[in-house]
This record gives sequence, structure tokens and C-alpha cells, in this order.
Amino acid sequence: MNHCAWRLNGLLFFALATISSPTLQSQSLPLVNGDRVIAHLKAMGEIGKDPAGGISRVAYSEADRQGREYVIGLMRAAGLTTSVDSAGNISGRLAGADATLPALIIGSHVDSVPQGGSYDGVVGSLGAIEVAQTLNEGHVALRHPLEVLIFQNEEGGLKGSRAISGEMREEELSQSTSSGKSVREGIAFIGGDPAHLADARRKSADIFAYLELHIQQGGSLSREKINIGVVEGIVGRSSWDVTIEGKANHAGTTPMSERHDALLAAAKFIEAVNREVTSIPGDQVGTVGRIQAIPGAYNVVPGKVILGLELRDLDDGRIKMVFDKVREDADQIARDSGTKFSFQQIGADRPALTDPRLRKVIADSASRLGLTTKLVRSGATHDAGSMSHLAPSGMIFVPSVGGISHAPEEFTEPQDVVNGVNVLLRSVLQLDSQKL
Ligand code: HGY
Ligand code: MN
Ligand code: MN
Repeated sequence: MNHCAWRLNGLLFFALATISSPTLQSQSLPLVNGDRVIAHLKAMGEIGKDPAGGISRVAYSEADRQGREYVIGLMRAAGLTTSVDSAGNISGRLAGADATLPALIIGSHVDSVPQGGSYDGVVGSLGAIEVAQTLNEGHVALRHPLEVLIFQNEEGGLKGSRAISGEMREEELSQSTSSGKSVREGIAFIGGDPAHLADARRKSADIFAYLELHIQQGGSLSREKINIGVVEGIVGRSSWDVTIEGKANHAGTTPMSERHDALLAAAKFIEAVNREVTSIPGDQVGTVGRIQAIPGAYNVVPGKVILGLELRDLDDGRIKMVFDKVREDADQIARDSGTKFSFQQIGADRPALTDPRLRKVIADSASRLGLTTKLVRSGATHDAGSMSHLAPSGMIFVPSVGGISHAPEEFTEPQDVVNGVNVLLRSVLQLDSQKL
């Protein structure tokens, strides 16, 4: 969409935006610069490009470091005062008219999954910076301090936002990550101080509200041609490393009846997970997304397998129920195959409901912009989930074409990106004038 169209869009936005609370009527509301945020999105899409396809800006990698450097530069150009906390989260602050008030925080993440897309986390991060820059350039002074937070290692289990909410456990620092570094090494690599992780913790009293713009990563908004998703709740997620120990042996001389094949046991386990998750009504999901067979040679019966299991649902109790069934199945497979199963919990993100007051602000902001809205649930986890344990939190979704995400084909129309950023801007202005 060319510049004059954004301006026309802007006039519409300006005209509509003055139909609002008294606090806002007197202010000439700025318009986000759509060209600028789309240009930043394109530039970010060049950082971490993977020759095998997609974007691999995995947390704590050199590409992640470059991406973080890029957004810190944008924050400074937007007039934000930047810093990195002990957990490695990037903060950009804009003073408010009343420094005694708690901060209104907006943000997301810029790390990606391996061979992921260009929009997951980035739309909300660059959108937050654009909102701050637009306010700063328009000399629109908020009452509350505005803080843009870009959380570290969202894809590896919400590490940055869970450090802020106080949920991250010391033992997680020893976990290995896709970058090859431990979480501890990774946090140091991106400029944090893992020996003082607790310093990153925030108090509820310091946060007025948290808002996150994000792509839906599901297909309902795109399919139903709805402009904006107002997120009702974010699923909880539990993840485990499952180790299956059998007996390595010669693939040629070991009769089939004498094998304790760890990979065959793993295959039966994976099928059992799918069967248990789909055997009860509801929207729960279960995935085995990674597997390692040891020693991994053609001519050796696998003696050991490590696989990654995750279960998600809006109801913690349902996650536990499915897990208990999966464990029973594992015990039966172990007995039948002479193997041994062990489970190590890697992550446990609680389900999180957004704040109804923020849902109303988002819905009002969108409809005053002439945009259609729908209340949706998030099957993806988000930093807003961690932040909702600290302060009233809300999420704004924009459509993902075909519902594709965590893949190179991930795509959101530029107009939808700019709509989302305008709704974020409008919601920030609306929230700032309210008492929660
Ligand atoms: O995996 C997720 O749900 C999110 O994209 N990190
Ligand atoms: Mn994300
Ligand atoms: Mn993601």
C-alpha cells in the first residue's frame, strides 16, 4: 500500500479517533507510519535468513544477537532510553507526565524457531517501537511511563518474561538450547547477568498494564476475514524430555524376538500420545516435536531415545489428565518391550486469561478504526501469559494467511500489520487515560 493511502487511512483514523473519551478529544491523535513499520519488518526478515529456508534467529545465536542489536537501534531512533536487564530482556522507556505512575508496557519477542517465519513476535516488537516513536514524534505525552519490552528466548519457553514474573527456576539455566549454548551461557552472550537473574524480577505495583500485538498463528481470522482478534486466553503448556532406554545390539545378528529396541518403543509411545490427546473432547493438543536415536547407526538396534513431548490446553487439569494417561501407556510399552521410560519436566507455563477491561479497550479501539473483531483463544503461548500473572494484560491478534506459523510460509498482509499497530496505539492512548 503506498504512502498516500496510509495518509488517507490516517485521515480516517484521525477523524474516527476523536470520537473518544474526553481526554483524547483534545489531542490530535497521531497515525502510525505504516511504511516505516513495514520497512522495518522487511529489514528484520533479512537477519537470520536460513539457507535451508525461513528464518533461524534462534535465541542466543549470532543471528539473535544481530536482531537484538537492530531493534535496540530502532528503539534509540524512536527516542527511547534503552537498557538490558539481568535476564537479557531489552527495555526501551519513554517518560510519562507523572513519573510516580506504574509503567504501561507493550512488547513481544524477536527470537525465532529454527527455519521459522518473519512475523512471529516481530510484528509485536516492531509495532510497539512504532507506537512509541509515533507518540514521541507527535509530542503526545502519556500520563504513564511507556515501556517497550523485547523478551529474550520466548521460543525456548518464555525464559525472559518468566524471569520478569519470577517463574523462571535457577535449574533452567543449565538447560541446553538450539543455539548449542546453555541458557546460562546464552543469557551472558546477549548481555544479561545470569548470576543475578532475580534482579530482572518486577513487582505488580510497577506495572499498570501489559499489551501485546501478535500474529494469530492460527487460521480463523484469515478464513473468516476478521481484521482483529481480541485474545480471551492463552493456553498453558507443559513440556518434558522423555528418555527411553533399551539395549543397543547388532542389527544383523540380534533375532527380532530378543531385541529391546528403544526406537520401536518410542514409535509406540508417540502413537499413544496422539491416541490419548484425540480420545477426549476439547481443544487440547499434544506433540512430539523432537527425537534423537542413539547411537543412530544403520546397523545398531537403538539402545536409547530422547524425545520432546509437549501438551497444551486452556485447562491445566486436562493437561494433567492426558499426561497421566500417557504415563500409563509408557509403563505398558516398557513392560512389553523390556525398555525403561523416564520423564524430565522442561517447562510448565500456566494457562492465562487476559483482563476483560483490556479486551474491551482493544475491541473499542478496533471498532472505532472501522475494523471487525472476534474474541479468540490462543493455542500458542506468549509472553503475555507470563505478564498476566503480574498485571492486567491483553493481546491483539492480526490474521495469519492460511494459519501457517513456525514455518517459512508464515505471512500477514501489510495492511493487517498496520491495522494491528494502529489498534495497539489506540489502545495505549485509551488505557493511559483510564484507571484500572
Ligand atoms: O510455541 C509457541 O506457542 C510460541 O510460538 N512460542
Ligand atoms: Mn511468538
Ligand atoms: Mn513462536
